Amino acid sequence: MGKYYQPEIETASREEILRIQNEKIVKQVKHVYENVPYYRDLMDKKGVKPEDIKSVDDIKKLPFLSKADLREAYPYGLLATDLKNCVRIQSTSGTTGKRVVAFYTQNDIDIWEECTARAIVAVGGTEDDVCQVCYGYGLFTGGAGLHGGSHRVGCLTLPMSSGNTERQIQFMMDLGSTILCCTPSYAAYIGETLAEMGYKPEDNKLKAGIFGAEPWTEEMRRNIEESLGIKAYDIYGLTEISGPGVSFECEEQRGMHINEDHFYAEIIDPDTGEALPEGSKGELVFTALDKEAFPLLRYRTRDICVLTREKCSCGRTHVRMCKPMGRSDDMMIIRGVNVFPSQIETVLLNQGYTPNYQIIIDRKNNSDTFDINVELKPEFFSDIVSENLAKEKKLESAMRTMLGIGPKIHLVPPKSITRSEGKAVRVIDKRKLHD
Ligand code: DLL
Repeated sequence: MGKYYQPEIETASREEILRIQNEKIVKQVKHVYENVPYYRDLMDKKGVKPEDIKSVDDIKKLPFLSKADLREAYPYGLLATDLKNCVRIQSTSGTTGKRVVAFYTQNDIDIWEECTARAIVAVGGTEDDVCQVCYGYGLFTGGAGLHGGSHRVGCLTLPMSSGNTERQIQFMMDLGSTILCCTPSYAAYIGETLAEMGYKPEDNKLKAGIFGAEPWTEEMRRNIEESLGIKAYDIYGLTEISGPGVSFECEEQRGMHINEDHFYAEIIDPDTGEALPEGSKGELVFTALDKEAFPLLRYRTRDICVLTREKCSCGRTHVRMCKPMGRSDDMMIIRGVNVFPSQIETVLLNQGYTPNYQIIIDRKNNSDTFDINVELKPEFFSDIVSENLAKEKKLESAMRTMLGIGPKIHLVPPKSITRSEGKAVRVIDKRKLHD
């Protein structure tokens, strides 16, 4: 097997990709209009008929779907086929409100697994690899998605799920895992635990990691690559559109190729909904071109992103998306200033701290308070109060330069911040409790 899982489609010409997309969108809009009354109503209200959609250029005529629609239509309102044709459901990891429930036919699963197989082959995966999947199994799409792709490629699959880090490491060392799949925060934790157990990065057989499901910075990538002795690749996806593998990084590690034969991507202005030209920063919107059971059209992801069609030296022709710059709803507004957790992570890792931190926002006397607990590395730990104070001041000043406002930094002892085995919880916003 070469470096592509499906070379013909992954390196297809622009014309060929467009031809496939145009053919699929006409069929898909008809399928949705005929089978999903909820979306048919939205189209009728907008005065759009399936015949108006002749190519992907016409997608902008279609109405958007958002998380609010998914909540309203929960659980079956956006299902486009008989339940007897469905073989699986998966659900979002969200803990508040109604979960998103997505349905799959066997064909939907087959396509999804092909997408994750493309991601595994792009990081060098072959049937000689041992692929350790420590994304959560169950309703979350991470475990099932990478598991399916690993089987397709023919890797020896270790279905570990998340948690029990010492056991993860024992299997990794005993069975010689070569590819690790988990969230970046869990990868950092595995790296930290390996070092504590006395292992050096070169002691493991890992060569690559496929990390996603949460935002992570380039600094975090370097931290993981060094602690595990691997190349760390990004993978993106969302339950609503299938799961991991909507897009993935290649050896270039410069943006994720979107599987454009299945998912059509747009960037829109989040305030006006207007479609923006290539290269603009805005909200990522996806249309599933061939899903049967849960075919969302123009779904607003709330992820802020930029798309590029610049040629990639890997030979893949599919459009690339940058690392999502945080979700529009991840953004914190503190004393009127927009702050993203990724900015804080960048400062911490550049200053030699670990990726273990927690942001706490509250409101006192009608003013926002902004605190960050930052864990010290054992070797930086000091009993001398003045030394710690000086370190805190230095970090506060670096944060002020990056963010435009200054948080109060609290250095806390090593290991005092809870490690994440899935998606990390970085922000505690207590203001919401007062609202
Ligand atoms: O997180 C699917 C997934 C599993 C992706 C494993 C990659 C690996 P949800 O739980 O529905 O699905 O969450 C989707 O997570 O809209 C983004 O905000 C965020 N997200 C996913 N991948 C990335 C990434 C899975 N690589 C939401 N970088 C998405 C940044 C990501 N954010």
